[in-house]
Amino acid sequence: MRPTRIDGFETRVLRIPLVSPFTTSFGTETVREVIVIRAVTADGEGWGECVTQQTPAYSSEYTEGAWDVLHRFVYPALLAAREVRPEQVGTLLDGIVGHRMPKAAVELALLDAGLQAAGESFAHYLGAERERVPSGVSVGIQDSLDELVTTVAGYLDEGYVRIKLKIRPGWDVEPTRLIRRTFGDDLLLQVDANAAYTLADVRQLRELDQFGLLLIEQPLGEDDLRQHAELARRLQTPICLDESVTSAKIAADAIALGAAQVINIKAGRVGGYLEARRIAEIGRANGVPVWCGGMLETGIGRAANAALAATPGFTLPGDVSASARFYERDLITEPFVVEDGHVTVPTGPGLGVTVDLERLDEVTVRREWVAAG
Ligand code: SMG
Ligand code: MG
Repeated sequence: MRPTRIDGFETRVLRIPLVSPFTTSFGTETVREVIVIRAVTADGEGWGECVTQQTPAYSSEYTEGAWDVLHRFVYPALLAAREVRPEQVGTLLDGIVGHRMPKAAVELALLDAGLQAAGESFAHYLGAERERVPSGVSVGIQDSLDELVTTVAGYLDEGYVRIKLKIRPGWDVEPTRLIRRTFGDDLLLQVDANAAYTLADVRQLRELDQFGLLLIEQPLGEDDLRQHAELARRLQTPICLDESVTSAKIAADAIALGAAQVINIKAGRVGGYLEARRIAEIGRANGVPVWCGGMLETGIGRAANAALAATPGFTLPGDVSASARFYERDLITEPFVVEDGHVTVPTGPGLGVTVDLERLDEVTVRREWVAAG
């Protein structure tokens, strides 16, 4: 893409109520706290979403930290450069260690601005090959097994083609057995532990082998690469890494070690959609299937995820669900829907979605504009 002059960034913290509480092995969320960035350039504006959460529970990153690093380090580094090609953002921010989620957000905002100006869709730019992507849904830990069956049945009625159950010690084998039994062997089913186990739990985890799962996602800790490889030797269920894979380098290492038979790719976790594409290529070169993860994105991040999920290598259904899975009212004028088990990839310029500014204002709790010097 061609270079453009950056005029400034508007950053907002939003708080959007969830349609129902979302419980994982590390906690329960009822409100999505998220940062949205509007990049203003000489060619026009673009949007990005920073997928941090309020607390550093999923990863070390969190919203207040992202806000701080954006204003004190990320924006100054980019505004000092003045003329920037979106593809250079990663290099320009190399001096800032970590903080991949805000880096990904700002890169996305500049990509969106540049692509809107050029009249090219983000999906086309990333190399998407499909017009729609199969839609999976992530099902939080429920208060009871009955509620779990009702919840899963509801999602299947809505057309979701793959179910992912959140698990943790005490909510793993029985819920999985029940869902497999109730909905049959043809259901595409997988589980996600969000790092809640250790190698000492191998016997319990082996119990899951009997259910013909597509994969088990991130059973062990973020830095347990070698231990995941050890676990992989003792399980039949393929291991999919999420939290552990924070870069293309780590993805390559994880594959080489035998720690990942599948990879969940989240652009925020790896520092951007360009790095996400590099990981998909590594997966493809090594015969490792990848799929697009989710971080309860608003329509902005959801549009970007749908585009990514449509690119080569994404051979498993992702956590790319309808806006209504999490939000009664999304931030975009036309929310994402699931039709016939699929989400349609936007084709308009840039992200291809229109931000509903009235809704955006309604959910904004903090806002700041930083102009070029
Ligand atoms: O966006 O559909 C979604 C959420 C998918 O389960 C999901 N994400 O570890 O994969 C994951 C979790 C992390 C969410 S943070 C609570
Ligand atoms: Mg996960």
